[in-house]
Amino acid sequence: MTGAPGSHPSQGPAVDAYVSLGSNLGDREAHLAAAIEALRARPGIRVTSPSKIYETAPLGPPPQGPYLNAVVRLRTQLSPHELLACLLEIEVAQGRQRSAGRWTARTLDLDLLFYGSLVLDEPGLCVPHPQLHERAFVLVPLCDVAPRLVHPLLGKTVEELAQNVRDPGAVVAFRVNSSARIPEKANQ
Ligand code: A4P
Ligand code: MG
Repeated sequence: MTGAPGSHPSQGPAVDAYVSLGSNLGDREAHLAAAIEALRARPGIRVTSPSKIYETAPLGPPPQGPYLNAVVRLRTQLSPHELLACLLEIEVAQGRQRSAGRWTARTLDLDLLFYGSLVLDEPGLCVPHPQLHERAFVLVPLCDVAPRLVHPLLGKTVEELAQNVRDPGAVVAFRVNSSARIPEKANQ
């Protein structure tokens, strides 16, 4: 679960947080859908807005297949560390293996992009995510759910960041089939 062994998720004030989802191994769509369902099932998390799904050219040197990427907005009472622990746990449940090195293909990657307007730079957790403003595969789906959100360090909206990002053409809307799409409804 989240937090230290034996601890309970905190019941602090609710905060809007944004999480990016990426997959380029196995049934990519199913991994994204399972991640959303797992987030919905967690006490202390309410998924309020999933973005559309995009197919994106892989960033990084190892040869690998295209990704599916998406972003979700959450309303959460978990602390940022509890939320990150929860994301890492969901990745493992979807078969994520970390031994292969940086930027390699993965079944599921969940990154915490923003946690309210918190700015944190610790060895295990950096928020806002340090590369989000350079990545079209993050900014394009983030624009679906929070175009006016202001980056607390850069002072620019997500929409402004997306307008200036390199290679936005490498991110295209994915044609979602009816059996494995991200559910649109917000959980209450
Ligand atoms: N960590 C610190 N801050 C955060 C945060 N805000 N969110 C720590 C999530 N994790 C954070 O993560 C390593 C550690 O970072 C975590 O244990 C956590 O404590 P990881 O998931 O094992 O590493 P990673 O995400 O694979 O990092 P890496 O290798 O730097 O990958 P990137 O930079 O995330 O890039 N191309 C496309 N088109 N789409 C993609 O989604 N993704 C990657 C991965 C490469 N190319 C891609 C895509
Ligand atoms: Mg990650």
